[in-house]
Amino acid sequence: MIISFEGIDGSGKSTQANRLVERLSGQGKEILYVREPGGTAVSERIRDLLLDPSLTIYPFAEMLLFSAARAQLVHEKIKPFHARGGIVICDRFFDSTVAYQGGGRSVADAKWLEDFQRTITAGVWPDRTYLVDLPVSTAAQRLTARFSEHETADRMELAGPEFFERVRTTYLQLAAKDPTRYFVVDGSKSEDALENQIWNDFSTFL
Ligand code: Z5A
Repeated sequence: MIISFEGIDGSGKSTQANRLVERLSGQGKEILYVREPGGTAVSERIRDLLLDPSLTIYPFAEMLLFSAARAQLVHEKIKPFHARGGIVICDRFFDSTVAYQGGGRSVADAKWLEDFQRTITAGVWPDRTYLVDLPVSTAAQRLTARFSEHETADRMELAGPEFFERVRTTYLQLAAKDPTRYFVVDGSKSEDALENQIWNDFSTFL
């Protein structure tokens, strides 16, 4: 089984992905947690390129780099683990490319990008996708707090609020188009409330 978490940066999806991993691990389940872009030596190198704020990357090249990192991760880690019957939790998967590079950067339409992603993932597809939805302004406030504490903005985070509005809109369109796979949660709820809502859905889904 493959479960993915999606949302704009600062939405709280990594917090929820980690909480689901903890709950499942606590039950003795075999879990592979992966974060995109990254998760293999090659994909982590590509991640460094993609997030480096000193680089200017042409949008189509950006889409290919995210896809290359994913192809490596799928073939090296996700496919073998999935084939053994383990549960894979993905902190972002191909929907991020459709939302960010498709909706945000307009590199190609959603249909073209989805077909391309099916090719590069060899058909490996999430069974359930949790979209943590949050207004762009709220997500930005959370990130500002984080930046002032210990981090600086990466290359993707330097895009303006209009970009993130387009990304959010594309995510909501994807979810509306595929309600069987997508489960949308309101990211402005507390971390505990979201964890319980996702856990209840996941238990039913199982
Ligand atoms: N990207 C792309 O363009 N195309 C692709 O195909 C892929 C990715 C795969 C990866 O960045 C960037 O690449 C990302 C998308 C793009 N860029 N942007 N912009 P990353 O891996 O470094 O980070 P991320 O995945 O975007 O997000 P993140 O840093 O992991 O944050 P998050 O998952 O959205 O949220 P969080 O870390 O769980 O929480 C953020 C803060 O909010 C934190 O301080 C929490 O304590 C707080 N938080 C969390 N939940 C709550 C609730 N419920 N209430 C209040 N506060 C909360």
